[in-house]
Amino acid sequence: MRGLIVIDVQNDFCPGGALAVSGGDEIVQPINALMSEFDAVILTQDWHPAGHSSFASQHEGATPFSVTQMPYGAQVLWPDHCVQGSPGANFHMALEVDRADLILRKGFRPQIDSYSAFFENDHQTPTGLEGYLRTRAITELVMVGLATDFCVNFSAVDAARLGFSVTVRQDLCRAIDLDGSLAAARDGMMKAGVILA
Ligand code: VGL
Ligand code: ZN
Repeated sequence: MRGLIVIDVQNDFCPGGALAVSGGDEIVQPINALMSEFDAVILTQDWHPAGHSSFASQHEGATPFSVTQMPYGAQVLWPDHCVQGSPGANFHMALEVDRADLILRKGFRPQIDSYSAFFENDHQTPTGLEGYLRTRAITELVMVGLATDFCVNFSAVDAARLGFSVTVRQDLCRAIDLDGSLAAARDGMMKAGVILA
């Protein structure tokens, strides 16, 4: 069984949003067109409480896109984004949300960020997605969405490590690309056995 995992196609990651990814809106229609080819469509939704610890606004003197040390390791500090219930946290209005079998929210714990759809940034706390996919006998995953070098990257690497067959459709992803993060992400995904298509 094949699953399409659509990562964080939300207003805040599209042009005009709080953490806009260049060209983020260009991928919406082609993602919609892909949905019918899969046994399951899963959407992820970045879903932070106000005042989340990944927001630079919560760290005195910190600027967005700087890096801080958290108990679980290095963490990029972001502009406030995808706050629960805010318009920015909504899916892009053209995304065919009604076709999703599952909407998985992540990043809702105040003290820890979650890039990956499988584990939070401590690489230990599960989101439950692995169990969902296994109980539905889904073994092959195609990943698309935002952003290539953060949430798509972490999700793809975790999925490959868990033993899923993983393809990232790079043409249906867009990157933030902070200090070479896109090149590093591509390298890490390839080393993990992810197919970059
Ligand atoms: C993301 C930064 C912060 C992403 C989410 O979806 O790639 N990036 N939160
Ligand atoms: Zn986030």
